[in-house]
This record gives sequence, C-alpha cells and structure tokens, in this order.
Amino acid sequence: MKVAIVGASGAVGQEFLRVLAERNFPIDELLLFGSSRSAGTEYTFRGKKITVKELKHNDDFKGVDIAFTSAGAGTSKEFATTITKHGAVMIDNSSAFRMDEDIPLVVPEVNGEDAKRRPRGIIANPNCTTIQMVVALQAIENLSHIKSVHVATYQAASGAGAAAMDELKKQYVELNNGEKPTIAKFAYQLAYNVIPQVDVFTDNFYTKEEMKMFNETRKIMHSDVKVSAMCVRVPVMRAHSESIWVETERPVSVEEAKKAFAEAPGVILMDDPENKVYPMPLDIAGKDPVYVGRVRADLSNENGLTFWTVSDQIKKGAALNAVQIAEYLIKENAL
Ligand code: 2RA
Repeated sequence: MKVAIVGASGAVGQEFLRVLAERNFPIDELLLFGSSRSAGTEYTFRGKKITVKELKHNDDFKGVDIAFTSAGAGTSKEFATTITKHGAVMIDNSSAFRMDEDIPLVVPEVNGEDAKRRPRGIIANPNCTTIQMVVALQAIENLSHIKSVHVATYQAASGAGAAAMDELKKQYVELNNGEKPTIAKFAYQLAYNVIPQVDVFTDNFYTKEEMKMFNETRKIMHSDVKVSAMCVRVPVMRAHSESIWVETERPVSVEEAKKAFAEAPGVILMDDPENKVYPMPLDIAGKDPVYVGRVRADLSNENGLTFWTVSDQIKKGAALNAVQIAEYLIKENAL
C-alpha cells in the first residue's frame, strides 16, 4: 500500500505518523507532503527517514492508494483533484467537504458503510467535537431515537494546532515570570482562563464550531436530531470533554444507558461516582477510545439522560478516526 500524508508537520500530521506505526497499518511506501516552509524536514517512520516534499500540482500522487490530508480547508479544496485524479482515496480532516452531498462524512463506529459511496474519491473526517459525541450518542440511539441534544464542550488547546499548544505553555511561563502573555493563536489569554468562543460567529450568534455539531451529527447519524451546542476553549493541552444532555423518544434508564455504553464499539464506560471514577482529559490524552462517565437521569426531563465524555482530540478526534476509516475500507475490500 502506498500512503501519503499531506500536512505532515502539523499536530495532526505528526499524529498520523504515530497512529499508523502504532496500528501496524499496511504500508509499503509512505510519502509526506507539506507547505514550502516544511518541505525538506525529515521525519522517521518505522526506523526510516522520510523527507517532506512540497505539495504541488504535479503527478506525485500517481500510485498512491490512500492520502490522509490535514493542511486546512483551503489546501484541501485547492489540491483535491491533484490528489485524487490518479485514483487515490483522499481522507480529509479539514472542513472543506464535510457537508457536500456527494462526500461521505464518516465515523466508523456509526456509519462506516457510507465510506463506500464516494463519487469524488473523497471521504471527510468530521470535526473532533462531533466525532466523540456521535460515538457516544449512537449507543443511546440504538435504544431509543434521540430527538434533541444539548451539549457544552471543554476544548483543549490542541484543537487550534501545534502552535496553539506551544502558546498555552508559553503563557503560563510568561505569567509566572510576571511578563505579558503572548496572544496569537487564541483571541484572549487562555492560561488561567476559559474562552466561550471556538471558531468564528455565524448569523444566528452560534459559532461555526457549534453549527458543525448541529449539522455534522445529523449527516453522520442520518437523523433529524436537533443539537444545541455551546463550545468553550479551556486551558487543557490535548483532550476535549463534553457535557451532554439527550432527550429520547421513550425514557431510557440509567442502567440501560450504562449497559449500552459499556458494550458500544469505541466506548469505555468509566463511571463509579462512589470511588470518584470518571474520565478527565489529563488521563485520557494519548488514548484511543471515547470515555463516558457521570451517567444520570436528567432532572428537568423525564425522557432525558445526561453524561460526560472525554476523548483525545488529536487521536479519535482527528488522525485515529481517519486511519480507522482506511482500515474499514481495507477490511471491507472497498478501497
Ligand atoms: C477546535 N474543533 O477544537 C476544532 C479543531 N477542529 O478548535
């Protein structure tokens, strides 16, 4: 298998290298692509050095079977034809194509089948906040249709990229030294703070990030569910957390829900309040599954349940989900 990573130097690009190695993904040749700035950088994969090539409109993707792209929506749009024209399947981590009718938007635990119908040779990887939420929601949906979801997110710095993670670390050092903190990647100081804005605002006063949770969830789950989201950036390095309230068609008991979470693919139930057991981003960073805890009845709605999820934003929220899509296609003989 010939595999390419586009955006190899970014936080997600680097995670692709780790995830592909960790999962023993079948690769005969790995090509790395990046901007002119990162071209020439060397990375080691399975003991071999690979040099990043500049992404250009040429025939470099001839013979490539799978291209994992994570270099921003603009690059994905500009280079989609160059990447796919010789038959490569492009698994795209950007927001460029997610809501296009002829592009499947896939979380393997929920709608892997959708990846088989891809007229443009492109499969979109959903936004990280949506991915962890739908993996958990599907467990409940299998018991009773979910009519509505309220969700508040606690999003790590990693969602804004590698430079943003560095900025958060730097802010703590600067503040502890009595210096003015550097603010470049976030709208405000994130250290010792939370910022109730992720991405830009839309006309209805929700942010783009919040509207992604509404629209992407409906597309992935093939559902009419209504999702009202509040997305918040918190000074955590690399795992997103979410408080989720669901309203189902029939009441679902806490016991039923816990059993469903415990058995759901990709989910680990971590819920033992008496012993203070629940998932926290510090412990979950670097892990594969979506962790669920604090499952309880919604006191404001007899058809309501509420729970807490945590998942590594760079792993399941980005690189791992994309690699799992590729693994699904290989398993189904559908590349
Ligand atoms: C964030 N969801 O956390 C975004 C990244 N895709 O900023």
